[in-house]
Amino acid sequence: KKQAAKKTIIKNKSAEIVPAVACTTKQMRQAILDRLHKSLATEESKANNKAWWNATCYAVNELLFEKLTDTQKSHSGHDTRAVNYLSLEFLMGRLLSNNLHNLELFNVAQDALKGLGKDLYEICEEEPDMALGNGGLGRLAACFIDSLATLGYPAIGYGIHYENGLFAQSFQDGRQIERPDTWREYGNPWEICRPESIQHVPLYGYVETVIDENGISHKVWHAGQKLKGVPWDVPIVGYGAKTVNILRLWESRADEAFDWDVFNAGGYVDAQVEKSKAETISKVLYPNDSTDEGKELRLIQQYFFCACSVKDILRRFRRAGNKWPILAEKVAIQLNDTHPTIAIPELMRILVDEERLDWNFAWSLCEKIFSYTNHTLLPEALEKWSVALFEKVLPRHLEIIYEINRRFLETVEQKWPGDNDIKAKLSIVEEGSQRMVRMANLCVVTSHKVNGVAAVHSELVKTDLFPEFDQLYPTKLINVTNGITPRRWLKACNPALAALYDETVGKDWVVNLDKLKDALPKATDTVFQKRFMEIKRDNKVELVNIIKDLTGIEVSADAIFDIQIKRLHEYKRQQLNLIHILTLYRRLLDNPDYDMVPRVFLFGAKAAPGYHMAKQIIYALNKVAEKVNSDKRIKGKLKVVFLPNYRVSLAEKMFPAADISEQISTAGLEASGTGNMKFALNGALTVGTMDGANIEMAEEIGAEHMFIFGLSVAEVKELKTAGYNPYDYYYNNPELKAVLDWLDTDFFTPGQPGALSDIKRSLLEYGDEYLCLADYESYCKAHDAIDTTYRNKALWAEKAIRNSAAMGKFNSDRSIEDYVENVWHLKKYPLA
Ligand code: T68
Repeated sequence: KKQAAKKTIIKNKSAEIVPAVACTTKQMRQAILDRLHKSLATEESKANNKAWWNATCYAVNELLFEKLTDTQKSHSGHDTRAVNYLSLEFLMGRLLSNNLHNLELFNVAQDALKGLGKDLYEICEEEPDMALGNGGLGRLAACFIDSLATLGYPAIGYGIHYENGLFAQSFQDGRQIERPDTWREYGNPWEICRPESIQHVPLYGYVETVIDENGISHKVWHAGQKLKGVPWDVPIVGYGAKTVNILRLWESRADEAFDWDVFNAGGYVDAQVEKSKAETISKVLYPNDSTDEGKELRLIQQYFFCACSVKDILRRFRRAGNKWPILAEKVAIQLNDTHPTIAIPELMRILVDEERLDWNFAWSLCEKIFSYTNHTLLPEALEKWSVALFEKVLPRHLEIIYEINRRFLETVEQKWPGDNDIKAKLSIVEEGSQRMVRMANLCVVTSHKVNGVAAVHSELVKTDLFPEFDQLYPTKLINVTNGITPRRWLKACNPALAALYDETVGKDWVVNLDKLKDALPKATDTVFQKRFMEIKRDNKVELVNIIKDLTGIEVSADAIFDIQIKRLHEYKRQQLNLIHILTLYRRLLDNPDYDMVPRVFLFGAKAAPGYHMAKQIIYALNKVAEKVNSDKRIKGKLKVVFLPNYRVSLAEKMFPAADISEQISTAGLEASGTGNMKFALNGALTVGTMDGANIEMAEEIGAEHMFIFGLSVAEVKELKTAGYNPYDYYYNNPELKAVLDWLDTDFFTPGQPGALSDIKRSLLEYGDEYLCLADYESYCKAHDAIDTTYRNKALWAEKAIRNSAAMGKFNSDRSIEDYVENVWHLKKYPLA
């Protein structure tokens, strides 16, 4: 079966159009061999798969670098306006397969390697994931830079060259263990070091007021320490290779020019210690995806990469011979969440202190240059930094923030004279025992556009998060619904379905996902249904083998594959999924003949290392899995599998094999979701709440083809206002009471009663903040409907096709075009 997907591609090759980059199979074969011999100094008989992978990457680079140089020449020749996408996270995953697809050379490389006795799919498995992100926010950045390049827009992604990306996860007796992710321990063929573009970054120290020769005073920041930022460029190939942009990642090093002088006689060892301190700045990605960390190192990471990036942007601007009045015509800076907010006072500092521009003029530039994307309403995720920390690390930036705030509060006074409550609420500086800088407020005050990431979320940003800002700046708050790149999330990860679409709607869908709609009339065509579902089954068989390899658990491809993959968080409600699984298990134990379609519940999720309850939920799922999977009484009708180390490359194997996509967050809390889109595109049906982008998906697909359940945003608000009491549900639903009580026993943790009680407590005593119990009954009913619908093969196939073919809107190319039209105003410069 594993061969089936691959065969489809080979079979389809005759219809292949001319690739974007001219390269025959013979040339590719020779290039790979050359790299094996001349770059890796090995030979066919000695090379292992890692060496073949490296050689193939180098061969691809030869084609890619030429396009990169051409793109850069074209952009500087046209002195283009570009967007600079500042993000602390870029969750890139693997690049070989993606780059080959975007160069339209996947089949060529596949044939070339076959001629060398190698299998491209196996070679691709050698690549470590570039996991420089936590979850949706980081993966969104990766999809966006793919789309920007595909559409031919000048763009640079700026981020951090973490030595260790998101931790590697394993389980020990069901508990999450974290290990460092050493993705580039043995080098990374995709990155190019650019020592010619090194930047220097000051930190700490004090601010001096200096009077210049004209008697005008200005501020000079005397740093206490300096870092060196070394840029690593990763080429980003657009589909069709008409543009190759770059992702520029900064690595921190000690700044020799500074530190080595300071440490004079006898300071040799101290200086080495300083050096390793400087290197810790880019050592590790913070693993929190939804809480503000508030640590000094994190603030320094943010400043380090923003300072390097802003300087780099200005260096390019100056190199083109431009003058300050047109800075905002050439430069757009997008802030991916508040993490890069410090770029705002940094740009002000350079313009005002170093370039000696007038404050008002500098400010007017900043307002035009910056825009900000909000990804969350969760209060614990909204970044605040203590004024004291700021004062220590970035004393001049704090002064600049005070001045921005002083002027801003004057505007507030004009709009709401004498209203100190509003001033306190909107102020960039929060008063209290610990004074804090509110990064989101600084972003909103400065940016010309602020966007949420799905319609409902953007509406809540206006009504709940920033209502006064919306009154003050009526056109500032907008929506740009998220999207996903169909290159990675369909063409590369599901080659058989991609080939079926090629044949059905034409190959164009890859750059025009709306084309999938042309397959809608075939949703009821039995022949098409059969092909669509055969592909799904083949993908499930592939996943069956992966599950066996990774966990030893045997599951059947005839079961419904019901998957929840995303970060572990209580608002995402993996615990609701858990208590429904327990419900089914109980029904089966009560009645061994209980009639249900066999179901495999699959999970993939990392918990932030310090998030106790999230780790308990992982533990509970693993313990329940152990018990359920070995219980002969239920005749294999129920299986539970928690796959370790969920990451992009594993996701690519799970989305294509899913029947059911779990999108079950409490309404109003998932800003958008993007996994929801990947599942549907690959033909899974959603069981979900009316939250985030699920709502817009229902508009496109038709809610009747999804399993929508639970409270709406309005109903959640109503219930919370009226006073929510989880015990009302507990005592009124015997099935619910029974499964929660089960958690207090030692049934799942023999000899350790109470080992899972935390979960019950969070759902009862601690108040069930995320309303799991309120949505439980409705969730169970949705699952009963899934069971009934699945029995009707034709109906299920029709719905699966409808889901997939309706995903046109959720293409990240569309998101990018929305940003271009409403925020960035860029022009396309594709190569001829
Ligand atoms: C996600 N946010 C949203 N945050 O939860 C999701 N946070 O609804 C949305 O689809 C996605 O962003 C893209 O817009 C995150 O992934 C983080 O990862 C994060 C990381 C550090 C600090 C805070």
